[in-house]
Amino acid sequence: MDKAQVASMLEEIASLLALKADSNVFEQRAYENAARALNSLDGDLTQLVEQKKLKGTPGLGATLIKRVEEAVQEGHIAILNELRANTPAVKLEMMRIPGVGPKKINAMYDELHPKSIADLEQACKDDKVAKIPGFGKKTQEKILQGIAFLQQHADRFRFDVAFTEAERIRAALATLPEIVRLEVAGSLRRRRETVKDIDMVVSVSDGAGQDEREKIMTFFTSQPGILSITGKGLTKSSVVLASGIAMDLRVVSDSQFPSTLHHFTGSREHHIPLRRRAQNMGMTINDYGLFKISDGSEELIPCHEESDIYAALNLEYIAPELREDTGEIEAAAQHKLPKLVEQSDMRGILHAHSTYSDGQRTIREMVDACIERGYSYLGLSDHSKAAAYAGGLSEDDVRRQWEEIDRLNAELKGRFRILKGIECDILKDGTLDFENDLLAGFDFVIVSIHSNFNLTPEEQTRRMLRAIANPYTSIIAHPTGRLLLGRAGYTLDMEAVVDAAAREGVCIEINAHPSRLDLDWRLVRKGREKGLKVPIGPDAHTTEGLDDVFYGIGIARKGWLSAEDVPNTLEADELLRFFQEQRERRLKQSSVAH
Ligand code: DGT
Ligand code: CA
Ligand code: ZN
Repeated sequence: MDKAQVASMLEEIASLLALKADSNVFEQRAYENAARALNSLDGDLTQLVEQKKLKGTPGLGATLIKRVEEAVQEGHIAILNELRANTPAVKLEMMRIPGVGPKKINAMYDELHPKSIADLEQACKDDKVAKIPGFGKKTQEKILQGIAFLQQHADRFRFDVAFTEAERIRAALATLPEIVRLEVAGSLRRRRETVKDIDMVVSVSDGAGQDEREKIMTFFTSQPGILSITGKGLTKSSVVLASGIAMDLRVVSDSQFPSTLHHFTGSREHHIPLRRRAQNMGMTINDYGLFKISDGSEELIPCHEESDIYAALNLEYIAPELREDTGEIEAAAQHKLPKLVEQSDMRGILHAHSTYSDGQRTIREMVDACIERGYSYLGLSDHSKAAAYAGGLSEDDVRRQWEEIDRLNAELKGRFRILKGIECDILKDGTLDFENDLLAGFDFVIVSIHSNFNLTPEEQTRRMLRAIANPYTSIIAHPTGRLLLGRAGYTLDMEAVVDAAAREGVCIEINAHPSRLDLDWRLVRKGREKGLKVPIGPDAHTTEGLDDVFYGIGIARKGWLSAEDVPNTLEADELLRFFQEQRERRLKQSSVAH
């Protein structure tokens, strides 16, 4: 550990001390001074500590010397870990708002108890921050501006934002005859829910010279919608795109392409056990290729495709979505990787809204859009009456909608099927918004939370478990209510929820809206191991919204799902039977239980 590292730990302690309810200015200053003293210290810190030569350094008292020694000898400072653990996460987040310091943060925290930056933003809009003693309208406005800045410049982007930008550039580059192969790499190729930047790799023929590379790079850096060029070379160029997202383009010769693409696809975590495996087999792998080591020299193993790299390591091809070091290498070695679900497996839509609640399109318009996209059914799920803000349906509205569905289904003569579903609110106590008598009339029942986000984790979990226990519940929608980069989900014990759903045979959807992607893929994976069924639901409120299924498939694949794990890969008849059997089984079980 060097001086700069220890100094930054001391600085962190100082800022965390400032965020404490009973913060002591003198203690805080001592850490700040010590950090400064360390930064201007001459000589190697480790040696100075070993030789006990820190004593007498201006700005470093006895206690602080002990902290520095602890950092150097132990690699951590206990009090720092303690402070990190005891500081509310939202206070740390607020530290990132430009122009807001610890004093203001503490005051806002004590007065308003915000759970997130989004809460604080709302409080500003509701004029609550201005009313805190010492704040006022001007300060409130500055905080709002700071939050806007933070959101604009947060260091990650939603998958869909990055994907759209990347696609635009990819399509443009694809027109260049000099380019042989072209792929997006990085977290975007792995279909992470958020990404830091766009990594793209292209190849030119092995005989290509500087001119070709130069032309590609000049074409790339002169694309419309580029805010700034942060680097331009013959092998790598970097730009910042209009959305603020950074993008790197790498150009390699075509024989180099598979290795470069593989390297920059990552993840770093996936590469670690892969390198170990290569080593154990007498090989070495880096971004230049896979090499056989014999007599101390390295011999390149030719790989024409990424799959050749895995094959040379005696592995099944590992799809990019799985490259997260969660057991994919062992599974590939044993040829036990699942056949991942694809768009072409999808037979119908489950979870869509119409003008009956807050959707913008009529049932008929949604049907036509589904047919256009090659689906054979639409599982309609408008909101229930408690969701008044979203035009929730009364019991009468439901019956009126059923009549329309029956009429439309008759007109469609089996060419396409509309299923009668509902997105039924889970009330505060975990009961459902409609009586069982009415629920029995639906083909399937989606349940979800849209209110009382702030229950304790225990209450929230109990609420969800009670909803799962209702024998009419078919699917849980957006189980945590999170909004990516916007709002953390409701706090509940998701492992318990996934367990219970799998045990009871209730599905949990992957809400495919790119701001949700909820159930999280890490939990999808856990659920799959327990036999959980996971439909992909676009939660479409428009016809375009149906296309969000694409984002859900990425997450399903990251969760290792095959078509058989995803109920809406079933044909309409099979799916209706699936829901019927699910309900009959659960009704029987609940009558046994009572
Ligand atoms: P992110 O944070 O969303 O951009 O995630 P990635 O995975 O796209 O990370 P990024 O852009 O920093 O790098 C892309 C890939 O390149 C990464 O997954 C693995 C590879 N890579 C980049 N830097 C290193 C490194 O220092 N060591 C290793 N082993 N791999 C690296
Ligand atoms: Ca990246
Ligand atoms: Zn909803």
